[in-house]
Amino acid sequence: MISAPQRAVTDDEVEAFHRDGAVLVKGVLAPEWVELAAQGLDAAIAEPDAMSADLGPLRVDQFPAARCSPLRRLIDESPVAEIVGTTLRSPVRFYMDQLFYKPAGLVPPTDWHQDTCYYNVDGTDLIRAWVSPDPVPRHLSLEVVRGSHRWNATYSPLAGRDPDRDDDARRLLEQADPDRPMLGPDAHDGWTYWSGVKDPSLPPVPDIEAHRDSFDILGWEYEPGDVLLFHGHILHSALGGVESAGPRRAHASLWAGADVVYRHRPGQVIPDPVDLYQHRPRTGQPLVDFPDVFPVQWAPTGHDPSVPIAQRSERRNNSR
Ligand SMILES: O=C(O)CCC(=O)C(=O)O
Repeated sequence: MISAPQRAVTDDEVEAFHRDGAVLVKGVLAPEWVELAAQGLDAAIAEPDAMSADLGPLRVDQFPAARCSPLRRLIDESPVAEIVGTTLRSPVRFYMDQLFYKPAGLVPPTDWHQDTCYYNVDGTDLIRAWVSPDPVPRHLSLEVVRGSHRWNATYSPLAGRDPDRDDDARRLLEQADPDRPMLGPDAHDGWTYWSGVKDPSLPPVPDIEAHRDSFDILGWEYEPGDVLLFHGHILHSALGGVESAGPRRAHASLWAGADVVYRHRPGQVIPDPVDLYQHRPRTGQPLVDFPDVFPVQWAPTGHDPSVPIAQRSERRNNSR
């Protein structure tokens, strides 16, 4: 059973998301969910995965909800599924999650990037829900280039080995089977950001930081209880380089709406969800084909009754 948000997402917020590619939805999570996020993040932060090796003080762990039940409850029971589904105007399936941890002190920035080029998924109905139990002032805030979710460009991920400089990486790329993922299920145990190989056909992310005035950059004052929504293709970053008295803990979940398909990417950085490997998905196959791995978590009124919803919402009404 999922809980209702403290208030409904407004039409203006939905419109802002589709127009700008991101929106801060203020005050939608009740304090119990903020507390659950804090508990879950603290538990997950205490047990780092291998995946954050070599990132210095920054931690970016993959699939933390698979190891940490409070974070899994955020996916299955909190209002986040309804908030993302209402905003996408689509039934939504949970794809994967990450945690971002920046300790107190000099906060490292998160460099500009898109998310979807890191994963074997593609589509327009891709949305990220970013939640923190900590206040995040504008100078540590996430930022996006407004409207860049609509640019017809996929940039190279920031991570991965460069096949022009690394012979092993080049061989891996040359021998890759286009019908199999570059990273296998074993990557869940010992993967690092440098296990994958960069796809040399993708252009580098433009140097937005050096030319901030040339881009339309949006950022926010985030408060616990807010949910920051941004599109999977949007260029985004987080400011840093300043001292913070407290840590910045964040949980970011990636959700797929109706049109999202699987896609083998030569430059895959994040392994596929572990239960997906057994299905041997093909490029172009809709995620809808894997209901056991990606059940519908929330759906608007009028949803096809033959497709079960994993968690029905305990609420006033589901309509939009
Ligand atoms: O929290 C951050 O610093 C970065 C978050 C991010 O890049 C993401 O959620 O995709």
